[in-house]
Amino acid sequence: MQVVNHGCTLDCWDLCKFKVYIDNGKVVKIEGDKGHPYTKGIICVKGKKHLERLYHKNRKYSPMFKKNGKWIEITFNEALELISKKLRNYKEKFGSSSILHYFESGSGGVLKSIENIFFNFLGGITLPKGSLCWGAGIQAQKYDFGDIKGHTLDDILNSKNIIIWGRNPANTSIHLMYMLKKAKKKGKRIIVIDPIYTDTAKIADTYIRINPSTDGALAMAITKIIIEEKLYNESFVRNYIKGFKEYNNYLKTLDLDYLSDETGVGIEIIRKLAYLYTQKGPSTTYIGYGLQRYKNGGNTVRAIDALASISGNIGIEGGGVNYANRVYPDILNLDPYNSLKYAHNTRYFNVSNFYNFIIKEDNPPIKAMFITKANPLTQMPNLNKVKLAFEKIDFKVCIDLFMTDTANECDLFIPCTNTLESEDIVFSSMNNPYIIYNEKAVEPKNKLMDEYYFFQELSKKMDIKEYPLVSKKEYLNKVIEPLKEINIDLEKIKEGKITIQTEKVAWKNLEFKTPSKKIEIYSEKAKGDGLSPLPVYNKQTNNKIRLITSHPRDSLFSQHFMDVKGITKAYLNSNLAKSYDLKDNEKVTLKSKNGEIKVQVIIKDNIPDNIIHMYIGWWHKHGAPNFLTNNISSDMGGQIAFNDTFVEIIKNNN
Ligand SMILES: Nc1nc2c(c(=O)[nH]1)N[C@H]1C(S)=C(S)[C@@H](COP(=O)(O)OP(=O)(O)OC[C@H]3O[C@@H](n4cnc5c(=O)[nH]c(N)nc54)[C@H](O)[C@@H]3O)O[C@H]1N2
Ligand SMILES: Nc1nc2c(c(=O)[nH]1)N[C@H]1C(S)=C(S)[C@@H](COP(=O)(O)OP(=O)(O)OC[C@H]3O[C@@H](n4cnc5c(=O)[nH]c(N)nc54)[C@H](O)[C@@H]3O)O[C@H]1N2
Ligand code: SF4
Ligand SMILES: [Mo]
Repeated sequence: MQVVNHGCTLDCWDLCKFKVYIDNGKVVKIEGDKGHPYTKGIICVKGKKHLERLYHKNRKYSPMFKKNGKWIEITFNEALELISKKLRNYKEKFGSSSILHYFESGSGGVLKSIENIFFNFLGGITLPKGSLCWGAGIQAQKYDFGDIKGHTLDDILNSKNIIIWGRNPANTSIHLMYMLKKAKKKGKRIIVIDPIYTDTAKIADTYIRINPSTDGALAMAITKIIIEEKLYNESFVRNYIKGFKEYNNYLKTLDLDYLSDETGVGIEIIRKLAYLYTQKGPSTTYIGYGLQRYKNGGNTVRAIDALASISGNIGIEGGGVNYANRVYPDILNLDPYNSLKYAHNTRYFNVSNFYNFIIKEDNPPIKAMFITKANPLTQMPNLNKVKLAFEKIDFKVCIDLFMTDTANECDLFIPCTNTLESEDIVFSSMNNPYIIYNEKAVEPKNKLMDEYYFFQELSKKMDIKEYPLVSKKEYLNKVIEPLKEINIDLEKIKEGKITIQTEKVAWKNLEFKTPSKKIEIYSEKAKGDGLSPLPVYNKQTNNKIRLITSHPRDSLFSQHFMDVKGITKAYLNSNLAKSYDLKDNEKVTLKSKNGEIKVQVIIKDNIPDNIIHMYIGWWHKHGAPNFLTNNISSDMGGQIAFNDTFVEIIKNNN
């Protein structure tokens, strides 16, 4: 039996390292690599399912073209001819920015983003800006610290208090969960702040139920007490924080009772948190992405950053305000053949504005759209509008492993290789700082063409002279060239034991990447962007039932919902069920101003009043939750405020 090294390409915090077993030219098993320093042999069911997806009966091996509403199989060469003809035509008549490329992180492989390079060489096209995922918090941390850095995971054991704030590692990050259990055994205090009593909350010493979108108010209340009671370190504040005085003045305008009422968190608990963050530290904060999917999401993260900073938990062992961990993007040579030089016509649209942009923009209008590593027709907000926008576009191409809801609305489907069929490099910017060189485990079947070669062939057909017609190995070697200076090559990365994050502690030298080199609670940059220079709490009004969507344990969004039977499940508590006279498992319609779906209600008392909770990833056949969500944007970073969606429950009389 042959064994190869491979890292998980799913969009996840953990980037697990696998050992892949091959027998007789077939992958027979994926297991965690016990020798890996970070993932230690532990992997999740989604990781194992790469194998199921590799040999899944619904996989496509030839391109499919929609003719008179019916899908027909065509050859790769025919698909290349068709695309090349269309692209030449649109480029000539309307310019290359009449082509739009929508992508997400369906695969983390560097070579799985080769189309970006292709479109640059084509002259630059139209690209998305903003985020469905983490955008508000990323922008917040850029204002505050100048960059986004995390502590290494094992530093958790140096903390006394671990605050998991709007994050659910029980579902989304098994290695953080593993570490939390270990920390708990060692007597560390775990505090979980979430409106929903999640599986992560179950292992906490203290669970704090907070009203949705009020986390900024909670962070401000804690900070207010820390300042009023002089629990902070004055010399740290003087030397390393810009804007302490201004922020204090702002906090003075907020009444503690008001903040407590807003959040639903009692003053005694707020006071206890103030002590834990200062007198009983160090305290580390792990911020998730759920709490920033609100209109005020960026300010929320800025307020939590301010709390972690004023309480003196930055730059020390066991401290930190961990949001993401960008280690490689600025170091690797991710555009090794300088494609950007050719991308003169690049323009951007905001993801929140997808529909309006497609319908209204005419300079030039969007004529063609490529969708890669993404399933926007389940994952974008306000799907009815997204569907309408799709209809307006002449020529739509989707590259995916399966005929997804998105692929189904396109004109051309190009099947791609499964990760086990692809040599590549993977790294994550979420948590795990190790980089892995993935070996190809098996050859793709039935002459299936990998995307890397597909775009090479397309460049030949389109006569793009500058396009790099080099082997994958040569390309990847160029990507990691900056690492060669520190003696790291592909062979070394293969084992997956290499990381260039050498500091356990983020911002250890207390030199921040902001203009003032300090932590900027007062940010001129934010001001220049038309925002409040200080974190502020913007109250959200709500007198209806709020829809909160979060990430499911056993699926990476839509990918592992493909074979799930039944209809979408929606969770609500018994008070809400009672007020609508609903029984467990009853089917109802949920309606928002954007659309409606049918769901099966599950009564669960871990949900607060007036909230409906759903996991995201259900397909159209089940009832995709994003038919309900609003395509509004957060205060910063262009983040979609999915959780600022309100719904009505309509009982079905059948
Ligand atoms: N199994 C699995 N793992 C995944 C993914 C997946 O789809 N499935 N997706 C991956 C990706 S791309 C991402 S971005 C990460 C996300 O990882 P996480 O941030 O852990 O997950 P989310 O589901 O986005 O949200 C986390 C929590 O935020 C809570 N929340 C919602 N509103 C509020 C609020 O107002 N205040 C507070 N305090 N909490 C709130 C939700 O109840 C939820 O428990 O997970 C990654 N890992
Ligand atoms: N309501 C609501 N909506 C959300 C969220 C939420 O919390 N609430 N979360 C948001 C977040 S955090 C994110 S990151 C987005 C995720 O949005 P998406 O990334 O669009 O979600 P997926 O369903 O994972 O779709 C990825 C697709 O990539 C395909 N794929 C896998 N490997 C490859 C490959 O090698 N090549 C190609 N070309 N395709 C491949 C998969 O088959 C799948 O169809 O969703 C967002 N949507
Ligand atoms: S999805 Fe995440 S936890 Fe699961 S195997 Fe992949 S990297 Fe690991
Ligand atoms: Mo995400």
